[in-house]
Amino acid sequence: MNIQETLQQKLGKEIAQASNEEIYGALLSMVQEMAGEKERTDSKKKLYYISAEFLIGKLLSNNMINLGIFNEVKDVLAQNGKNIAEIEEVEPEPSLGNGGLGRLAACFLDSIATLGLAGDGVGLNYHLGLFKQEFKNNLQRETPNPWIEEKSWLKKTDVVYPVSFKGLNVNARMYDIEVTGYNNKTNKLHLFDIDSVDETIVEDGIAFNKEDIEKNLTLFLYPDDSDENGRLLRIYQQYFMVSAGAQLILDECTAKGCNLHDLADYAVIQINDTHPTMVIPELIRLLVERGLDMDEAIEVVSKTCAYTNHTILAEALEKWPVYYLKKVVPQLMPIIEVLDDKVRRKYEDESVSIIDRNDTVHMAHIDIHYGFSVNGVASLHTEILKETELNNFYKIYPEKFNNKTNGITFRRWLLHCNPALTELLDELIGEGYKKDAAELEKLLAFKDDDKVLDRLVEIKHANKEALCKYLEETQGDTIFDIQIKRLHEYKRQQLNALYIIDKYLEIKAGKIPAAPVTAIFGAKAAPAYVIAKDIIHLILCLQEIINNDPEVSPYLKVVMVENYNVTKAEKLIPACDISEQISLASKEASGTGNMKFMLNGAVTLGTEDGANVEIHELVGNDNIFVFGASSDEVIEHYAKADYVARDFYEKNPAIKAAIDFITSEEVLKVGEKENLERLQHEIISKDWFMTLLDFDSYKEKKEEALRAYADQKTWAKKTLVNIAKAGYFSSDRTIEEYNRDIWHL
Ligand code: 26Q
Repeated sequence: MNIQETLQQKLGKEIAQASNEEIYGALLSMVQEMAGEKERTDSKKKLYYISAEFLIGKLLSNNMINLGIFNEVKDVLAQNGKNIAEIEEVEPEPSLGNGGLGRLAACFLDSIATLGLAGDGVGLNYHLGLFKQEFKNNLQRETPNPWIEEKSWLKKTDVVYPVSFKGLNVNARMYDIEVTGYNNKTNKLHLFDIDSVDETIVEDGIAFNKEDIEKNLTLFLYPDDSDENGRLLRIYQQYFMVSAGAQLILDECTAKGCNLHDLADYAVIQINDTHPTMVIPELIRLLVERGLDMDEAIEVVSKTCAYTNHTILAEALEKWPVYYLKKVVPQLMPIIEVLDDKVRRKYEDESVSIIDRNDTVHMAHIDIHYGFSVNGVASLHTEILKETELNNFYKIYPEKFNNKTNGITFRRWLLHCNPALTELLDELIGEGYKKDAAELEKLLAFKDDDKVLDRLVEIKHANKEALCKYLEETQGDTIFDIQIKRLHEYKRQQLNALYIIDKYLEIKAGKIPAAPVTAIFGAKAAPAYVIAKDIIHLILCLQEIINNDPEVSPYLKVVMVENYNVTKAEKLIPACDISEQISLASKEASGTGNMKFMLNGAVTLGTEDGANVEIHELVGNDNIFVFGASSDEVIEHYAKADYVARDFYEKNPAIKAAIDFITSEEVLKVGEKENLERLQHEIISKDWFMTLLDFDSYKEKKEEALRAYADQKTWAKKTLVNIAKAGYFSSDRTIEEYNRDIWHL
């Protein structure tokens, strides 16, 4: 049966007569069947990628691309008067992650399957993904974000594992999502859940009873680390995930002939940040239960587990009070105590112990001592871990430390989100780059080809028009300057906002900018992160003021996109001219949005932070705009505690004017005094992420970028070089390195 016939059979009617919802349902079940019939990747040794987050995004088109049927389906639909884009709209987005870390896990699953490696994901089946963001009165409001419908990608399995907490036994049921490789076999994403979750306990907004574990265990994705409440629930979730995951791993390995002593020949476990760390003591516990002695169990597990660090922000490294763990998972404490004891016997240095003198358990320390690999996610990040943050560990275990610069899957972030650019690339350099991203460099041969440069400009323009239509905005022929990422002080959306205020004041004073700019933001703030929400408030106020001011809006527009998520990213990124990557140097571990923008022909305006450093090295000075203090300088400022924001405020008139404006009459007319004053005070008196330190150099570089844009040909050349050099950031390359150095599948 061909696709047309299969669809019609599933629909029970002509495609032309069916609604978009019906077609979506039929496609989903067709794709699911096709994926289910694909051969599974299989080998003696298997990778288990355990992660609290898998920000997979919508799956329909992605799966159709990977199964090689996307174009055919699109054509069949078009012949019947249906538009694939409208059908994509029907699918709810599974937002099962907060941001970069969760999206990375999803890109990795795609690449693991594409490379034909045996590797499954293990995580949690949150019923409600990251909250939906709504703007009301220029403030963020959170509402629940359900994604599981009657027809979904989840397949309920009969696999059930018992998980015990203090005074509570539950059953973990496994649900599977097929992970299709691009022109290859399939793997699985295993998501654990309990049958008793009750969505009706959600009250106003996203509030719910945090104590009713049987009803709330997998109800919500934890929205970042800034929520002070619910820490115990977080431990319940983590243990639930790793205990079920560990039982699955042992089951699968023994079924393949593993005798548990040789577990490391059958399984390798990648621990995605510290969130799944309890898998180490849990596996040890299970192995002892199944007959190994404690010392051997520890050794076996240490040969099986590898840890990825995604942050150098000290406050984001998980530490749990012993008292919490005793309350939730008392069975793990004796094991954690043994692990701590062994470390203390070997190393006098208190800073590397697992349980500190305040009776707090440092999860990362468990991973480093009892895993065989520790990796950072970009070259600078790994160096900072080795030299500063984890230096005491690096001195003990230099051989464990390695770098794996992040990557992104080109299937989603090029083929799917930018079909016009994909088509141009196919035509110019053939399709080899789809399997070997390094081949993108062939594009460099067209660097001085005016026709090619013109087509790049045309494609960008069309993508901008499409975005305007989607956002219901006008002004497609301005420069699109985009900053989309979680709202965090270290990412410095406030620096961008201060620049916008500065620009606004200049225009009001009669200084007309060379080129009109649309500043686009997308960002969710953790519900309990007060200053982050104040920054959103400021940006929304600026949007209202600037867009309604006829003197200013012809030159400057502000667009804060509501409910930024993967789906919106797919529409925003192909339309971007300037990619804002302006974190305080040393603070952004890698960033992956920076790579997505580059691949889609945007030029980076950024600090020497995270993977920006590697982007800079690849494209060279002419094709990136770099500004700001270096990571060394920043680290020194922290060490000497000599950065004083108020000095910048008092000595730099432009900075003073921009900050004063935050509580000016104009802003207070549309905003909340309390929020705006709090933010202003924070910037003047604290500014922990040194926004003001980089203000001048940011402004200067940004102006330089805006001027450079005016020369279309030169700009298009920059665009071309960025695309051509993006091959390094394919997650296929990253996964090949993980496999070569860590997994050995
Ligand atoms: C911790 C404790 C309690 C509750 C939640 C959390 C929590 C949740 C999510 C801590 C961290 C996260 C997410 C971190 C994250 O997304 N990190 C990003 O990882 C990307 C992939 O490596 C990098 O590119 C980014 O630089 C990094 O910020």
